[in-house]
Amino acid sequence: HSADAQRTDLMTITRFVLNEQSKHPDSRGDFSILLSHIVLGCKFVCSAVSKAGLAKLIGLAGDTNVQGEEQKKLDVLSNDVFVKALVSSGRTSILVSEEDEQATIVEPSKRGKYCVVFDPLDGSSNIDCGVSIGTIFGIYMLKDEHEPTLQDVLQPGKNMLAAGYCMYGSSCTLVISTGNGVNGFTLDPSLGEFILTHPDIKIPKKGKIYSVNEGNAKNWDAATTKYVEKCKFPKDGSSPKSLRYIGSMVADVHRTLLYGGIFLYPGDKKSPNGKLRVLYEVFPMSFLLEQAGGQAFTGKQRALDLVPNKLHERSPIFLGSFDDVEDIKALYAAQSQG
Ligand code: P6P
Repeated sequence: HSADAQRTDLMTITRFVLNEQSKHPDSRGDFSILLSHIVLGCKFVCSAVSKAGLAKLIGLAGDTNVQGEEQKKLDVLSNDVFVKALVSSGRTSILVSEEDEQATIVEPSKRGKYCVVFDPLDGSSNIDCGVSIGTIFGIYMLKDEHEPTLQDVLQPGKNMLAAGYCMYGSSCTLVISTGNGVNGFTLDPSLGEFILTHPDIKIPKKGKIYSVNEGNAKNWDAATTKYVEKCKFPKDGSSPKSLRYIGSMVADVHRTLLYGGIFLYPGDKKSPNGKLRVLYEVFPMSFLLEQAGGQAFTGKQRALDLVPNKLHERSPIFLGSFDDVEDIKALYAAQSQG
């Protein structure tokens, strides 16, 4: 491609998804329609987050703005937008959101064959200081055309058809996989389009960064303690890994995906299942890392093999470069042999 051709041959996410759809001749485009509604939600949240500092949207729920209207916290607003966008797509039957204790069962006239699990604004506690935050989502197919039940979403992550995140930072970046690799798109605000900027993302086989909240070290188990020790004081004479921890999962995972290394949120004595939620944090990120050639491990098993029993259950997670996750798997294997 000449530079000019590349500039004018815009690969938007809409075009990309339609290309993917054309690989499934029997497809009626339902999946493309669903994705276009998720993209719409991301564009809205990107706009709201970027204006938040000015519009005092960050305030606690219950604040009133200059018009005296009840101000919604950004995460509540984002949740409302995604639920409405997904229901109006007419392609979903059951929704699970980090913001809602109960699943949303879509009214019969608007039902479709997909289930969506999502965290509408993960890391929103960081927004007041301008740290990147994000939306995380995963898509399952209904088990069969019947009354939607929780069994349709309590599926192992390996059954997901697609997963992705949208990071709201210096730019708005949507990273998605539909099962054939991982692609990244950046929002061009002047066009209102997500343009393909990171085609076919592959995570380096081994990285030089580890990412964990060292403040929890007192409560870690032996395997995590040993692994982090290895990162800081390598025995084989290699140089120590660098510590990078942003404290916003989407930002930490995005850096891991692009630069390599490992992201850890281990269980510990206080919280044996760690902090991150299985359905809409652990599974979508694990799906993406595997699709990019990395791994995702819970301390006991491949993360995507986990079968959730509750909508909001948590799991420890170790994800990132293939070789780095192998190292911690070996330490957990040794620990489980006692
Ligand atoms: P900690 C943000 O609150 C979040 O849910 C994730 O985005 C992030 O990875 C994690 O919690 C950070 O948790 O305990 O290190 O502050």
